This record gives sequence, structure tokens and C-alpha cells, in this order.
Amino acid sequence: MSETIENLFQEERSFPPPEALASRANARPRIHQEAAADPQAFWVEEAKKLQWKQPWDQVLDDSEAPFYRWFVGGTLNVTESCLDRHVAANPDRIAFHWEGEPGDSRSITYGELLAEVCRTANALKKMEVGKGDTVAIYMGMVPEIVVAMLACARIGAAHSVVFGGFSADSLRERIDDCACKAVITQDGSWRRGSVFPLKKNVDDSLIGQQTVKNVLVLRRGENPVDWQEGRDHWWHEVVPEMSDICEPEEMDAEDLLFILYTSGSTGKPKGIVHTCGGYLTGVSSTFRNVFDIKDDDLYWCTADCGWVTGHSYIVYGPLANNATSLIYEGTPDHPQQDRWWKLIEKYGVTILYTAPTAIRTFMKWGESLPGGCDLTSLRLLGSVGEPINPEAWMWYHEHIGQQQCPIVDTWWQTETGSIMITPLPGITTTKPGSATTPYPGIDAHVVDDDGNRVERGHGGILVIDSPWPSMLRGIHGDPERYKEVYWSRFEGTYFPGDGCKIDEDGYLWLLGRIDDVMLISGHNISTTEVESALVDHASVAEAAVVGRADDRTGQAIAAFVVLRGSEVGHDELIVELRKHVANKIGPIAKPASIVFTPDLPKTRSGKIMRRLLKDISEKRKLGDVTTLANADIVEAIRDGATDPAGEDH
Ligand code: 7RM
Repeated sequence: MSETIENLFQEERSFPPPEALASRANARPRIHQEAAADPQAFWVEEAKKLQWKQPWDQVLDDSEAPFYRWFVGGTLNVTESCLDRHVAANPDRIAFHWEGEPGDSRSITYGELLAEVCRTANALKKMEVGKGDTVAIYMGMVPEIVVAMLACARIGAAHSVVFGGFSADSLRERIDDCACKAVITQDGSWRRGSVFPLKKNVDDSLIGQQTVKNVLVLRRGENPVDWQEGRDHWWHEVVPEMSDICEPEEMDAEDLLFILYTSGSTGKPKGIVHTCGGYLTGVSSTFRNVFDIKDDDLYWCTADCGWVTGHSYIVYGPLANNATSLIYEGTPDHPQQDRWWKLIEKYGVTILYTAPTAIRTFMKWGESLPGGCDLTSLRLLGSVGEPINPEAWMWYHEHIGQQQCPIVDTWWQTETGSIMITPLPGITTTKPGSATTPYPGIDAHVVDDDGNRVERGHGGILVIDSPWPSMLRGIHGDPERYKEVYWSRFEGTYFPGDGCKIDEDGYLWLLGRIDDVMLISGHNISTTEVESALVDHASVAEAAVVGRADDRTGQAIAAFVVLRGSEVGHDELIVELRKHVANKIGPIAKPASIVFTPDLPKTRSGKIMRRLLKDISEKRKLGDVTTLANADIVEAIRDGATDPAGEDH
């Protein structure tokens, strides 16, 4: 019988935690063992670090699995843990330094943030938004997006943040699905030197829409906007008039905190539901231990609040821990490709949390850009969103971390709410490309097609065998789909949909989505391993591979390669790259074809869309491209891909 997923790529390098970090790390040395001995006791200890109004009387109710409930009977308002208690201790501590794309900047203290949250909460109340309602937030990365989210939480309304790059149609679909009562937006947002018309898209999305009664509009882009009297309200006219006191609504631990839509590969977007008590417990605990946050840290997560990473690790996790963060509004290449490194230098950023897609883009742009800035303030680096190829990990380590900073490669999903598989920087010896081991209290394993655990040294399917506090509570309005998608692959076990291998030391290596696994001559080969072998070559910055239909081998590997710097592709390089993959992981994984391309098709959160590359390779009409960030690249790749350079038959 063939393996569920072959284990091909071997990585020998490893990096122990720096002594100085280990000796004063937030996570105590035996945290994994202690949590494993009694996971619920671990989560109780973490939950107690938050501010509750009423204590819970049951830690976990599993009587209606998979509809689990955590901290049953407990009540809280998450904004008290994130704001009030810190304001009581020190109102002048900075919550956020913010830099706009055009270069303007602001710093906001915890005291100011709480006051603005309360004013905005009172403005929402005046618009008759309250507990049980849902508010759509469609904004760019301005401080007010954080204010808007927390203002909803303050009054017990759920927020549904829709990424500011989505179209009016996508916004409408999400507004309708959860019957939003109000929308919070901006006139326009800055992106790569121009203003994106958010208000215009909101207007278009609301044509004939019934549930939205009010639209609160922040002025930012100063672009002209249409105005519907009675429905539309300027933030600067309404919010400053309000009282800066707003009593926090007492919420049940299991009351809705937010809905966040994930598009998935096909079909209607899923409204992932998160609740108050368990979610905040998970994000607060992981933020403290994974990022090892200290009073004097300046933390920067480069995500957008439109994604779960922004929710958990820009808003709720950092604020629950009284952190000081940087928020940057724009793109990394404006006005120049060194903007991020300039920001790190200017603000003295100590912890940077970003995505492999960004790291690989910087590899392509060349190391002289970070090399020209002072990055010595950095002490810890994080990665999230996709598997990080070992060579990208090494580049991050050398050129951003200056070989001094541990890297935490954090695996998790919108559905998991918080980080699930990760190193702890004072404890874990890291290996480039591995997310290492489950977070304390997390019961993750690798199984074969029949659900049996695979032995070390083998690949398979990632599963999570026990519930955890920050887990999704369902898909909004569709309990059957929730059971079907996440709980039906193996009975009683959460199925994330990712491939994974476990090495001889018990380290986990994420292998990408199960749906992307290729079947080559009876062998299941992960896209991640072949891509990592390609990125391992000195000329390659980024690579995507797909299995395209092939008469002889079932599927053949089609590779798409982005070169570093100013290198140009040629036939000898194709031969060399195929040989490189064969040497690195074996002849079975040698791409049948290699196409050079300036970029890869990506989702708006930066994940490679292999489905489209497969369509191109099999010369099919392209599937849905509406969630694509860079639609024009598809045409460019198609033109290149129909030229059969490097075909091997
Ligand atoms: C946080 C986020 C979830 C999917 C997940 C994986 C992939 C995320 C990693 C990763 C390998 C990682 N939420 N993924 N992090 N794969 N290593 N460190 O990205 O809902 O948008 O996506 O992303 O496939 O299932 S998400």
C-alpha cells in the first residue's frame, strides 16, 4: 500500500534557543509536560489570567459534541481584559504606534484607546446596534479598525470584518449571510500610493440590501463620496460628541464575539464563528508564550485585520497582554521596497510576525534592502500562513534575524482561533521548515488514511484529537456543514485539511493542503516538499508545483518558478533545477515541466492558489479568480506555460 504522503525532504540544520532568551522566557520550562498531564487544568490557569465578571462552573461541556462549550456559566466582556484593567494600572502606556502609508503617524495610549472605543460604542448604540446584532467592518489598516472591532465587543455586538481589498459583491454576500445591521467603513484607504474607494464599494454592496440601517464613515482618503442622508454618518461628526464612558456589556463565555469568513477553495464562504471566553483564553495564552512578550518589546504583526491573524495577533492577543504594537497602513514597496526595514529601524521593532509569501518576495528583491537598515532591535521573528520553505527560513534567519533571533513558525487556522503548532522560543530547538510541536494543551497528531497514527519518519494527515478553548463554534447558519467539513473525516476528531509528517524526533512538518497532494506513479507527493527543493536552489525565490493529468504517470509535476533578483530563466537552468530536485529528494519528484514567471497567483492573504495553476497546466478554462490578488499574472503564466520548455516524456 502506498504511503498517505511520502516523506522525502530531509533537513539537518537545527537551532537551540538563545541562552539569554531562555533564562527569562515567559513560558516555564516544563509547560508542555505539565499541560499534557492535565490539559483542562492548563487552560483553567490560562483563563484565570483574564478578567471575568462571573466565574464558570464547568470547564468543558462535551455533551453535544462537536458543539463544544468552554467555561460554561462564566461571564466577561473581552474589552475589560484588553483595555480597562491596563488603563487602571497605567493609562499612558502606548497600545499602538501607527504609521500611515503616506508617512503620517500617530501613537495611541491605552487610555486614549479605551475612551475612543467607548465613544464609538455609544455611537453604535445610538444607531440602535446592541447585543445580538452583527456589524460589518470594511476598512483599511487605520487605528479606527481596531477601535471599531472593540466598540462592537464593548456592547456585545458581533463584528464581521471584511478585508478592505474585497469587491462590493464579496462584501454584499458577507453582509447578507449574517444580516448585518450596520457597516463601519472609510471614504477610501491608502494602498501603493493611491486611494482605494471603500465607501463606493459599500454603496454598491447596499443597493437593495434590507438589513443595514446605518453606515459609519471614517475620513481618511479624502476622496469624494456619495452620501445617503439618514443612513450615512461621518465618524468625525458623530463619535467625538459621544461620552467616553460606556459600561461593558456582560457576555456569556459562549456568546458570539465575531464571525470571520474564509473563502476556502470552492463554494460559498464559510462564516467561522468565535465566542468570547475560550477565544480570548487561547489568543492571550499563545501570544504571551509564543511571542514571549515583555514590557519593553515593540511588537509588529504585518497582517491585515481582515484576516484571523489580525484579529488574534494584532487586536485581542496583544491587547490582552498590555503589549505595545506597531500598525502600518500600506504596502511593503511604497515608496520603496525597503519600507518595512525603515519602519523597524524607526520604531525599534523587537518582534516581527509575518508570512512566508512576504519573506520570499523580499528574497526576490535582494538582501541589500534589509542590509541597508539597522535591524539590531529585533530579538524574535514569527511566520504564519503557509509552510515556510527551509531556504526562506534561512534567509529570514540570516538577513532579517542577523542569525540572532529565534524563528517561531506558527501553524493555525481561522477555525482554530489561535496558534496550535509552534516552537516556544525559550524552550524549543527549531529546525528550518518545521512548525515543531503542538502548543501546550493541544492534542495534534499525524494519522494515515484510516485514522491510525503514523510512526515517526512518515507522512500523513494532521488531526486534533481533543477540543481546545479557541476552537470555532460552528459555521454561521450551517451546523450540518460544520459537522461535515471538520468532524466527519474521522469520528470525534477535528480535521484541519492539512498534510503533515512527523520526523524521527517527533517534530511536525506541515505539507500544505491535502487537496493539493500529487499522485505520481502511485506515490503521494506533497507540493511543499518539491517547492522547498526548488527554493533550495540559489537562483530560486519562490516556486509552486501542481500535479497535472498525465497518461503515463497518472499525474506529472508541473512547476512554476520565480527567480531571485534580476536572474532570467533559460533552458540550462531548467535542466539544472530538475537535477537539483532529484538530488535533494529523489527522481520521483523531478518536475516534468518548469515555467519561469515573474509572480505566482495568490489569494488576497498571500497564499499560493495552486488550483489555478492546475487549470493552466491542464489547459482548462480558468476557475473562479475573484479571490485572486494579482489577476493579471494568470494570463502571463498561461502564455509561458503553453510553451512546452522542459517537457520530459
Ligand atoms: C493563520 C492562517 C489556514 C491554513 C492552514 C495551512 C496554512 C497557516 C501555516 C500553514 C504551514 C504554517 N489562517 N498555514 N500557517 N501551513 N505552516 N505555519 O493562515 O485560515 O487563513 O489559513 O494556512 O494550510 O490550514 S487561515
